[in-house]
Amino acid sequence: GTSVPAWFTHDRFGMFVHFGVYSALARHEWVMTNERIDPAEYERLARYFDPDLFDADALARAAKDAGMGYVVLTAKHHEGFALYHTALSDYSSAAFCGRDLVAETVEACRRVGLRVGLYYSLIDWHHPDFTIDFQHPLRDRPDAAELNSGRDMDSYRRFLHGQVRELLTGYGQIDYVFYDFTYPWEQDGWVGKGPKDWDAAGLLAMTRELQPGAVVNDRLGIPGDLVTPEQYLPDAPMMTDDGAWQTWEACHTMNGAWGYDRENRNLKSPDLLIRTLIDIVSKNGNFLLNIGPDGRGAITGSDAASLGVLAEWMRLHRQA
Ligand code: FUL
Repeated sequence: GTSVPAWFTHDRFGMFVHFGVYSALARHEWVMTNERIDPAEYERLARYFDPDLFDADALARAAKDAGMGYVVLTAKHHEGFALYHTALSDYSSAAFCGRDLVAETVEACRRVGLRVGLYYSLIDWHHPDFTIDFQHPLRDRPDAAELNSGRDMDSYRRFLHGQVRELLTGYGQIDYVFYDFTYPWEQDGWVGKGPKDWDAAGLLAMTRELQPGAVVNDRLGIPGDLVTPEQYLPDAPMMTDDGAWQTWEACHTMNGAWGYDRENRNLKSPDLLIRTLIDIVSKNGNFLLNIGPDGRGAITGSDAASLGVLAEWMRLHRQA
């Protein structure tokens, strides 16, 4: 079977945090490509990014109170904006507003005894060498193929590996690395991106070398330490092909969107969240429940309310 550190399957419950420039735009973390926003224009919008209410301690406390054992923060999502100080680009929260939100979050989590995970997007719609494909915001441009001839995935891959190296060397122990994601199929005349584009094997080897204790997910397109069903509930404990228990973690949103989505009214009830947690744990899984802080970085009222109900349920039912 697959093996992960004991804390991971003991804790069972973690908090996913999706935050980025898209949070300020307030309409889904895929807004850049859903609305075909040119990277130059998006970069201009990013100038408005000001997470003045992002409070890592409040976030860590909310996770801890809800009975969670770990937090996974989007260090960089598909939009390409880094929430930390990166020497490889000036497209980051550090460059734009002097904040290293990864450092803040890692430190706040440690202060309350939470494990820390970092989400890193393999996809990067901002990087000038990341080739246009069927998911890219520039896919409808008539000159897209021409633009691609000037794009160099080797150079993007070096950047990607460099950014991951920064994250795995600059913040002490990282307990979980959530890579996202691989889509090597063809669609609309474009080829998606697969393990070769990331040098997935090299990336995994570097991750093992720099953070030997870290749990690594399966979205590099090669096997990792666990599988990551997204927005559904497996109907039974998951098994490997050779009949062993498969370590798994289901990640779920509060409302269907991962990033802050202001007009979204599809909120799952706290009752459903509690039943989901019980269901997952009863099947040997982990539950990674997402919050999407608003454009200023504050935990939204509805996320806070849901977490509060979970905290109350935990307080009533947790064994001493
Ligand atoms: C997906 C991403 O495309 C979503 O935006 C989100 O981050 C989810 C957890 O993974 O692959």
